[in-house]
Amino acid sequence: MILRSALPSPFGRMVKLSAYILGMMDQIEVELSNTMDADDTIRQQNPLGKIPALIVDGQVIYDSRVIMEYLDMKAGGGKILPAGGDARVDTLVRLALACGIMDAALLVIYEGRFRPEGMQVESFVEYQRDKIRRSLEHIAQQNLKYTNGAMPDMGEIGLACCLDYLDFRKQLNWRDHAPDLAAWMTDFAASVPGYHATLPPEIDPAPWR
Ligand SMILES: N[C@@H](CCC(=O)N[C@@H](CS)C(=O)NCC(=O)O)C(=O)O
Repeated sequence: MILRSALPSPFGRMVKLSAYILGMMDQIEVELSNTMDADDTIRQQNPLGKIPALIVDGQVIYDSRVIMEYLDMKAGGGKILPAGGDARVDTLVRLALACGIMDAALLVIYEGRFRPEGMQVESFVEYQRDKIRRSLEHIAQQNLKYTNGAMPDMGEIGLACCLDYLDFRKQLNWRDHAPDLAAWMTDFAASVPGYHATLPPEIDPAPWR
């Protein structure tokens, strides 16, 4: 299987982390993609031009959630995503929130990347930052404890990747909104295979990194 991704991509990291957790990383070859490059084959592989995309026997699977579900199915099912019932819905909702935070953080990056210097729309950036703050405060109210050992669910994988991505991009400090998640991250990082191997490049140190 070939995974099109990029080192800073939080969505790509969720997929790599899932593969480590499910013991499938040795079946995956990562092929780096530059989504900004019009000649990059990602635009033929995924018409949206987005990473991650997983290529399996010529079939292209995207987006990150679908790839994670695919890997879980290949690993026997019910491992990082409960097979059914309320637990499955709960996991997917927590994943959706983490992905929404990462989408908002990416839109802030793109606002800086695509608009000429001095033309960035601050109200749009604030609109996205508010989504991130509200979501972090919502998560903080749940007083989460990490107790799933080496087999987190997709919601937890998403949360870890999302908090590290916020640290990587330094748009805001999540500890100001959800300080107790530092303990959650400490337990997650100490228990989950692939956590350190998949960190974004040159991310600042933290006690659990
Ligand atoms: N919903 C998608 C989001 C993926 C995504 O936004 N990836 C970013 C990189 S982290 C990307 O490919 N951006 C390029 C673009 O939007 O054109 C997923 O979960 O895979």
